[in-house]
Amino acid sequence: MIDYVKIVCRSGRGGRGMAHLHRAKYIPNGGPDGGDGGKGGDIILRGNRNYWTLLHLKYQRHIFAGNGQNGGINKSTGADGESKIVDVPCGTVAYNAETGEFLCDVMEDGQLVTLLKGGRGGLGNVHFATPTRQAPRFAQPGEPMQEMTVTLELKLLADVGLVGFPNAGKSTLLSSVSAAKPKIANYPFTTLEPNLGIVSYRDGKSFVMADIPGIIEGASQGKGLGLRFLRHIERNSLLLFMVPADADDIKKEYEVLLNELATFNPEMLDKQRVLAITKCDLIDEELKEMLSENLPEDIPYVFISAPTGEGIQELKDILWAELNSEENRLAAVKREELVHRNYDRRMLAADFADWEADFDDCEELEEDDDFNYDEFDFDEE
Ligand SMILES: Nc1nc2c(ncn2[C@@H]2O[C@H](COP(=O)(O)OP(=O)(O)OP(=O)(O)O)[C@@H](O)[C@H]2O)c(=O)[nH]1
Ligand SMILES: [Mg+2]
Repeated sequence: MIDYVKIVCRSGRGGRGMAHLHRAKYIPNGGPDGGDGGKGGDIILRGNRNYWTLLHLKYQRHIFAGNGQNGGINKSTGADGESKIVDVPCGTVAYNAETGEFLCDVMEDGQLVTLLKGGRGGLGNVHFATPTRQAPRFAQPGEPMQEMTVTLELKLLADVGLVGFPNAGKSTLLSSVSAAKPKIANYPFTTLEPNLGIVSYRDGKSFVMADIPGIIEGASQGKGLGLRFLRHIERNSLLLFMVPADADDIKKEYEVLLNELATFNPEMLDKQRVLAITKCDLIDEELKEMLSENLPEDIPYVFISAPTGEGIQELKDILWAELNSEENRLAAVKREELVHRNYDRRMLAADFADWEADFDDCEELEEDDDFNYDEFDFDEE
């Protein structure tokens, strides 16, 4: 699944205004008639629900909008440059690849976000004629283009995110409550990319569950598969922690997971949490009671087993109740303004390394050296 791409984007340059004096037979001193330059094209992101990944952008490394045409004689205005609309799946976040700064977030189908604005066209010399300067022999240049290397990241939109060590039974749970068919096997790191499933609840109600690769202690330092998959549960309202019943210390495992999440983004701790103790077919009632005495206090828990179906309905009830609780609704409103933290480039150094190599041969921004932008005031309209 392609959930991360890096692209060079460039908006269009504004066309130059024309400096021209009207000339025609029997019209002496025709006056200025240079037209305005056209506007450069924008780079626009558009949310499109028909896309699920960023695969279509993987091999498209450059997106350049068209430049505005220069103004012409006879007051003709130059054509505007063509804007480029880039379709992205809903839930895409854009960052400036060089500084790691957050740029924008595309959440809805049809939502348009202008990533880079094209330069405005320059004014032709008709605009500069005054009673005392009737034949201005100058015009305004167009505004320059903007160029930026942008990383687009997909952050999946799901209601419940599964968090657990490898082999905890996350994929097994997803496959037993939804129609998703994730790979399941008895070794760590079976799941290498996120899976989504729709869990149907009573009376035709449903919610979306996201299964992501397992997290281990030290994941925030890049151990195992690291933490980059956590971005897929960043938007989830509810986190379901999964610890197998045969773990040495359930409480400790839970705390390790929590700690790793906090390192990734402290806001993750604001989410509702539920604990599921998986594989409880492996233990008997007596042991279950013993275990329940030593569980984290502040969150609801449930014992489940995928093969016997034990606790699964109870788990769904708890999840549904939590998803619809008053508190969670308030949190959802807050989440609309989810803070996407700027990138910490150190954490993604490895991700960037192979990209950097590809970009060395990228063509440089061509400069217009025949006019000087500094001389002109591009006053805000
Ligand atoms: N006995 C029993 N075994 C289970 C249960 N749930 C999962 N397993 C087994 O545990 C192993 C790991 O399950 P997965 O669902 O692949 O675990 P995961 O958490 O997705 O693991 P990763 O994808 O590697 O992070 C498999 O062999 C499952 O058959 C359960 O409730 N009871
Ligand atoms: Mg798995």
